[in-house]
Amino acid sequence: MNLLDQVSPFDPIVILTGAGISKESGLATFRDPDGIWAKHKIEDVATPQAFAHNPNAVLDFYNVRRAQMNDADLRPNDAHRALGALEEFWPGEVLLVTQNIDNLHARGGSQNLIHMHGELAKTRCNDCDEIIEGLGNLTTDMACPGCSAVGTLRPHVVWFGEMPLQMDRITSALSNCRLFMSIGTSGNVYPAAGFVQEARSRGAMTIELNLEKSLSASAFYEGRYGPATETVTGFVGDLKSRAAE
Ligand code: BJW
Repeated sequence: MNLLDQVSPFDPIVILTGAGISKESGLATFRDPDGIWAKHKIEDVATPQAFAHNPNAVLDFYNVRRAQMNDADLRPNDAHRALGALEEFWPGEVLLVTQNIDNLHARGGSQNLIHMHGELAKTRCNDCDEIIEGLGNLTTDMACPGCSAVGTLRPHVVWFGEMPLQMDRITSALSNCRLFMSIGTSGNVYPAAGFVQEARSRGAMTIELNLEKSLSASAFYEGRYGPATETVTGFVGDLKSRAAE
């Protein structure tokens, strides 16, 4: 049975992406041998406790990554652009849920987009919860533009132990989708790693597009393995043919 035979052009699609889709643009993944967690300990930079105990180290970690994202040479790759095009040509709803905090999906043309782990371009105040865009590098002596508290500004990202964003909307979309695609994510981090089971239990077809089998690989109906610029453009091409039938 061909997976695409089970999907009609007006069916809703949910796509989950992770760090692997931005790798060919030049951003590091987390858990590959050359990844971010090979150079930094999670408990030093990606927990609320780390920010409480050593805010400078946490802010520096994200200041460096923000500078990488804003580098003039960093661009969306063919996989980001293919997903932007999919939203344009697919007659049904396409919701893109990314775990990535970079801005490459929006720059690749995706508009129906949820950043479930937050956005590097945004800052949040730990006191008043105001979200501010475009502040750039953060330091502990900065004051919140909303409440004037000093030392409370943090990147608007989701650390371990914190609730990912827009979970109600994501859960509802997973219940209603007919096709669930997972791209460039290792399946280590929940709740994202459980989305395939949620979608599948509600009758969706499921496909994984990754460099190698993820921890969740056995839960997918189909897997295509290789660099995202090849597997995503290939599969989106198949969807374009299906939409034209
Ligand atoms: C390519 C490629 C190419 C490479 N082409 N592919 C026990 C059981 C279940 C859950 C828990 C548990 N104990 C604790 C938890 C909860 C915890 C968790 O999951 N822990 C696990 C480690 C066990 N989760 C949380 O705390 C989350 N919150 C939460 O659960 O709230 C409660 C809740 C309850 C009920 C419902 C809902 C919520 C919050 C998680 C926050 C994650 N934060 C981070 C850092 C912040 C953002 C940042 O700094 O960027 O988010 S961690 C990091 O991992 C980052 C990523 O978004 C996330 C996922 O990583 P990703 O994207 O999968 O990257 P990699 O590197 O792991 O994989 C890349 C893949 O790409 C690889 O497979 C490569 O092969 C592939 N690849 N090149 C295609 N060219």
